[in-house]
Amino acid sequence: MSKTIIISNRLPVQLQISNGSITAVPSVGGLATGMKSVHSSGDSLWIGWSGLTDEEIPEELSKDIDDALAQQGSSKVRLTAKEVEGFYYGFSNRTIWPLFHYFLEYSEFELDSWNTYKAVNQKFADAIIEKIEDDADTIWIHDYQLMLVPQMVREQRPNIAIGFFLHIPFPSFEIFRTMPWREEVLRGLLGADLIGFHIYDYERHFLSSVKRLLGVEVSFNEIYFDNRVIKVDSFPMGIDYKKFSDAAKEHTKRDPDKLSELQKRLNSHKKSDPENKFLLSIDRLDYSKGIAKRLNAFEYFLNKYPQYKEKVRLIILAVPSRSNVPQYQLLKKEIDELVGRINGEFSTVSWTPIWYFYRSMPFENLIDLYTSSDIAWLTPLRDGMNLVAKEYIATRTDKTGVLILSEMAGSANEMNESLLINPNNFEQIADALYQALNMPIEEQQQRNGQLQKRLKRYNVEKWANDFMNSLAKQRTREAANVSTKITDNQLKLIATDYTKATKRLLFLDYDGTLAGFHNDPQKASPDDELYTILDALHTQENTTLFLISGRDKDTFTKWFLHKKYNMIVEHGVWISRNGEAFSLLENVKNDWMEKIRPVLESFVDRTPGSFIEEKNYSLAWHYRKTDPDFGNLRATELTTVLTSLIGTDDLSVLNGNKVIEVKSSNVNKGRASMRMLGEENYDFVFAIGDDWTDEFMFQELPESTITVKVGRQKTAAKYFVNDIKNVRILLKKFVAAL
Ligand code: GDG
Repeated sequence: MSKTIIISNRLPVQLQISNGSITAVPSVGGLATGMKSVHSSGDSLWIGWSGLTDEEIPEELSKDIDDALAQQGSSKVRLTAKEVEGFYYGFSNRTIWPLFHYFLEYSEFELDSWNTYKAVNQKFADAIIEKIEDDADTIWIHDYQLMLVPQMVREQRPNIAIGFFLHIPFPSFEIFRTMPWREEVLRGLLGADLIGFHIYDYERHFLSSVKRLLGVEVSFNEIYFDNRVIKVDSFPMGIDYKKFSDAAKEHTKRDPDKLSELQKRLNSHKKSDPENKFLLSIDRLDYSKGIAKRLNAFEYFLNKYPQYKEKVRLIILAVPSRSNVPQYQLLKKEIDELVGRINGEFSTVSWTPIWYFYRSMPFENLIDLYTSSDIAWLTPLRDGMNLVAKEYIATRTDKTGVLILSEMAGSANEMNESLLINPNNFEQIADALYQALNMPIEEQQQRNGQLQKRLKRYNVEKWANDFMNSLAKQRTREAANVSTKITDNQLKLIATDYTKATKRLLFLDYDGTLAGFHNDPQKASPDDELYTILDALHTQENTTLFLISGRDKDTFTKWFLHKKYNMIVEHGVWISRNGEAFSLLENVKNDWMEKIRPVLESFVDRTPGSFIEEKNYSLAWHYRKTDPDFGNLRATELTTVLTSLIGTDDLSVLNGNKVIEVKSSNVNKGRASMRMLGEENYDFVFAIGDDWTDEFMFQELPESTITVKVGRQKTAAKYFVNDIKNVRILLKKFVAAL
């Protein structure tokens, strides 16, 4: 039976060994909390590191550990202390984490830790490959520690479904490009069929890096790479809403003597003055979470609104994290000092402004804090999502409470009803605190009501299901691609038909089909191998070969006239047969050019790298050499401008491969090829091409035509081949067929 394999750096359990026995404790963290409900249902296996290094696992307990993990549907990847140091504390947390959170100054680029990262990613990939039973299994890889794994698995299992989800931000290209191993990381990720991010901005940054660094083709949110279509999408992660709201409901009903010590303390503080308010912040102790800035902002607030001295208390829960990394040690010291200084400055005999906990608390205490706090105040400088914000809202059973949230958190995108702040703007933060402290109950309830409705609907289960469904859909779409790849067997059958036919007609597009693209179109001239193939086809008995292209007649005259090939250029304006000079195939006007040329020129002026190609009856604006994002943006703009300009004229705008061409509507490759077809009684017709201008042939030629698209984009062609190399293999079969 097919299964889902989930892979993350850490397993959702922490192993502890004492007195020779093993205990498994659930681990804290966004991912572990979020995926739990997915993993516990259905047939699945979770692969990850147990949290104990090889050195810490006594050999005699190894099997017991495996058994304990297997009972929870988990399987461990073994890591040595050295591997953990280089892979986890090293490359993951000293290179990627700071870089992806825009802390460029903290990013270390160490070759050794990169090598360990690669080696450990391979270990994870091997562990997955070992557990795959058949190609129906689905692999879901999580997060920044494992970005090379998709490609490593793909190499061994080309047909398996692989999804990848990044839990942290993907930074802008300007940041990402600073990493020495940036291309390898992108290629690693592109091994997946579906790549998910929390929000659209991260998706957009990723696509931009892929385009700029790998130069591969991207269309909307699809990437054409390595002969596959990879989908990129955003899936904002939700929480286990019911778990938090049920725990809060249960909490309100609890007997007073069954309350936790923490809750008793919170209650007694509230009792001493009902006007007292609690502000709460909960984060892992991480520089991305902006804890130090928040403390400074609190000091600013107390000075700006001194009436709140002795009235508000800030509860800070900072969960220890990555304490082996120097930056985290420094941050701990900075926060300890700041808390000490602010408490020293403002405390009175009956009031300390900050309660600071540096530890992890049991779930029950987390609920105590959420339900007792009037305001949740979360000010990350960067945060992939931030689940704490969502959990706080879920526990507010009477809908009271105010959430103040940094706009730099992914969750800010879906939590518009909270008070959104810029974590660097102390003035705005102080005013937001003031607003929150004075917000009427009805307004609080109204805002939280909206938030709760959304969080309930888009819970973590929905998130995981959406991701899995999208992955499945992507795979089905790939499999049911309207065109099919030509298999060796099909190739044989086509070649047999070719041999048997009495009159053959071939239409071959040039750029992107017979020859590769070049930044300068004049340099994409034919090579010797291509001439040999074309010579052979051209001289075959009962075979009419046409090169059919959007190119101008001068270039084709230079390249092919001496070869006497039949040629149709400018999409069907000119024709040349058997070495005769080009003559008009269509009578077209070109007086419109005077009006359109200045428009294109203005786009050339404003788009560095673009240029105009002037043909006899058409004008083309090329943007292959421009910055890819900018070029696409300008292309959309130009299409809009041209479409509105030409109105009902007899002109049309063609979007080719990095080129926009304006030409007469009654000229296209479909019409031209149909005219040639009508001249004789052909019983084998073949057309091959790579872009939109070739689609006219695929659509207009009769159903019996063998139509072939080069590349994986959407097409009306019956078949596709991956690239130019395969076009030549195919044409050589025709050469050999007679
Ligand atoms: C990463 C991304 C993204 C915290 N303290 C305690 C405790 N927690 C739980 C919270 C929450 C989770 O840990 C923290 O999740 P966050 O989303 O806030 O942050 P990260 O750990 O940095 O997670 C983040 C997330 O992945 C998911 O994709 O949102 O942006 O950085 O669930 O409740 N739980 C307990 N005691 C604690 O003391 N029991």
